[in-house]
This record gives sequence, C-alpha cells and structure tokens, in this order.
Amino acid sequence: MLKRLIPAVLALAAVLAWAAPAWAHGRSGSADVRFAQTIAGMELTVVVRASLRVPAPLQVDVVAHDPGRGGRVELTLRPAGAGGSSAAAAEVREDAPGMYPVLLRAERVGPHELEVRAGGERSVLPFDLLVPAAPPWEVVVYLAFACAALALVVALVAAAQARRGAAGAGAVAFVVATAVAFTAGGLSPWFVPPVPDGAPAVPEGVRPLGKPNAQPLIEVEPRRPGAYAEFRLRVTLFDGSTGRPADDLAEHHGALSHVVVTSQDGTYFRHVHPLRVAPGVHEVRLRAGEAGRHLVYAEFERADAGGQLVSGAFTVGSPPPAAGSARVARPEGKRPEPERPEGARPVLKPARPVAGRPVTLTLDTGRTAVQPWLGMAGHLIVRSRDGGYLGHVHEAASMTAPGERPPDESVARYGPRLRFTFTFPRPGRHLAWIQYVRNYAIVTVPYVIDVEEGSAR
Ligand SMILES: [Cu+2]
Repeated sequence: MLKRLIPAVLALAAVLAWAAPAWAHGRSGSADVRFAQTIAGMELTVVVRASLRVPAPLQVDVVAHDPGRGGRVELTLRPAGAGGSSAAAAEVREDAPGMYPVLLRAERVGPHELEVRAGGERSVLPFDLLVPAAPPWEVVVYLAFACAALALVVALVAAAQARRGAAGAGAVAFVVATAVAFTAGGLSPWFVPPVPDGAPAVPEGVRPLGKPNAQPLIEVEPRRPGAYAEFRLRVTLFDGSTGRPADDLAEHHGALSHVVVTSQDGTYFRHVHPLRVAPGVHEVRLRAGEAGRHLVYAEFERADAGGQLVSGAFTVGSPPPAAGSARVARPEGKRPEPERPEGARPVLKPARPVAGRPVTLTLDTGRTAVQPWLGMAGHLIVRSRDGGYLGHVHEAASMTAPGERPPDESVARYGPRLRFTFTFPRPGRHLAWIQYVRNYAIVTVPYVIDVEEGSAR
C-alpha cells in the first residue's frame, strides 16, 4: 500500500514543482489596477477591475474624490499593437463625490493603454491586462478526484460481481487518488501562484531591482506663475545612462506618480496625481495661491528600480514688489482652503515628540465609515519647516502585507480613530497634513508639530 503511494506522491511533487518563475512586480491576475489622476480640476481614481477572462466586458470605476465642477470623463481602452479599441464615458456631477462605473470591452490579455480625457486634458496610462491562470495544483486536484470517483465505481461494480481481486485494486486506487487530491489541496497555500495570462515575460539574466533610478526634471509653466493664476507643473523622467525618457513607472500606492506642492509657510497644500501626457512626462494643472516660494515633491517607482522621492521648487508671483505697492488680492468666489472638520484634533503620544524616537499620532475623525484612499485609510504627510525633509506615513490599521490586496475605495469600515506611527529624524517645527476619505470626499487636516532635541542616551 505504502509502496504504491510513494510514486504517486513523487509524481505529484514533480507536477507542482513545475511552478512558473517569479515575474517582475508580481501583480496577481485577480488584482485591480489603480491610477489616481488630477484632471480638469477633478481628483479621480480610475480603477480597472480585475477580469476573469477575455474577451469580456471590462469594468472601470471612475472614483471622483473631488469632482470639482464635474464634467465628462472619457475612457478609451486600446491594446498595444493591432486590435480594436473600446470607449465609454462617465458624467461626473459637480459636488457629487462617488463611484461612476464605466463598461469597456477587453478583447485580449497583455499590454494595453487606458486613455483618460476630460476638459481638454488627456492622459495615457499603460498597464498589463492580466487574467488569472489555472494553477497546476488545481488541475492535479480535479484529476485526482475524477480518478477517485472512477476507482470507486470500479470497486463497487467488481464487489457486486464478487470479483475480489478487481474490487481490492479499485479500493486501493480510490484511497491513493483521494490522498493525492487532499495532499495537493492542503499544500496549495504554500505553492508559488502561477503567472497570470498577459503578464510580461522576464528576460533571462535580468535581476530584480537592477535598473538605475530615473533622473527627474521638475518645471512649472509659466516659469513664474502669477498669484492665484493657473499654471502647469511638469515632472520629466529620464534614464541617466541613455538619456531616453524613463517611461516604465509601476503602479505605486494607486498612482504612477504622487506630487505634493506646498508653499514655504505651509498655508498652500496640494496632493495631486499628474497625467502622463507623453512617455516619461507627467503633468498637472494647478491654481496657485499667494505669492512666494513653493516646494514640490514627487514620489514614484520605476519598475525594477524601487521607489524614489524627488524635489524641486518654484516661485509664485512677480519679483518682490517695492515697499508700499499693492499685493495681489485673492479673487472673489474662489473656494476657501478646506476647513478643519469638527472634532478633528490630532493627539500625540508622547505629547512632546523627540527626534529619533517614534511618536504616535491619533486623529479622532469623530465619524466611522472612513474609506481607503490610494489603498490606505489615512495618509500623514510631514514636512520640515525649511522644506528640506518630507515624510509620508500610512495609517497603521489599514496597512497591507506585500502581495495582499489593498482595501477597495467602497469599503467604509475605518475610523473613527486613525493612527500613525512616525519618527522625526531632526528636531524643530514640522508641518503635517493628515488626509482621509469619507463619503468619497477627501478631508485634509493641517497640523503643526514641534519636535524636541533628543537627549543623549
Ligand atoms: Cu498621492
């Protein structure tokens, strides 16, 4: 009996060892793809839902976190190379944050482009359309159960005909097949998941994290935006060795790139997600605040190169005016800066944070049903007063392990308390902004934290 089991178990191990090699940035075939986009005055997250097969309808949700003045958001899905495209549009309503589903059609797996158009702006987002592949162990389990059923029938028929030899063989085959099925099923959580259909092949000899970082260029247009005037901020990424555009950004916290713009004094704060207007070129339209120096931070991740945080600066307004000249007045009818919501007072523990030691910041939002934004229930962005340092921390309760699926925008199960743990590297005054989403709308809570010098230990 045992002798017969051993070859079966060895054969099973051989089949399962035929596990596919790990592939770059191992996104599972059952994960959604997210692109946060700041377009036409709206803050959107475009979510390409995972599909189980192709050809089939493909659901894309346009999540309007800040619908601004609203408008039509046109989506076009285009497979790389030949193949027909599919288009549809969502009508985002002014002051109606929420989810706007759109149905496109996917014809095949592999590299695709999703074009997003709104208000005369356009972004082209490359992604791989994946479909989960059947893992080898699943095939083994199904085959083994089929064999077990067949063996059971043979054994019963043979027993009914009083053929003891055949009945015994059938019974043994049934036991072996059942053992194989349960062994494969029971061990499956430890097997390497199969490469999804449509995933890019990893060329031989390519090491993960083997690419150099991208070289950034941060520019604004016009070079000196007027106070309260519209301007364009552009992040251009090059490959340092070839000089060609670095156009291989991976999805990083639900976007290709994240940009934070703050005025030196911190009264102006924008957390936005540029459009990919050309290979390696990421652009966002913004409206300036008061005149003065502004700091820009861009966070992104080049595939196989790891995450990067780069910074730049620009000045709003004309050169310092002569004494006594008039300041540019704030235009009427502009929406005021977001107010601090009722009850939102962060609590620090220890109350006087010390440089180099962890501090826990808890924000009581006063409400439950906080929703994730960019995969987290809350974001804490910290800047030193001079702007030389920027930190980004995620809410503790909503952190996911690598490979785990981030919570969906529609899941309103966080809060009322959001908790962040952070270590300030240097003492001094720091500006902090806590951001979270409720009823799909982004709430920003500004805060000032004074960090004390660490005593000698
Ligand atoms: Cu961001």
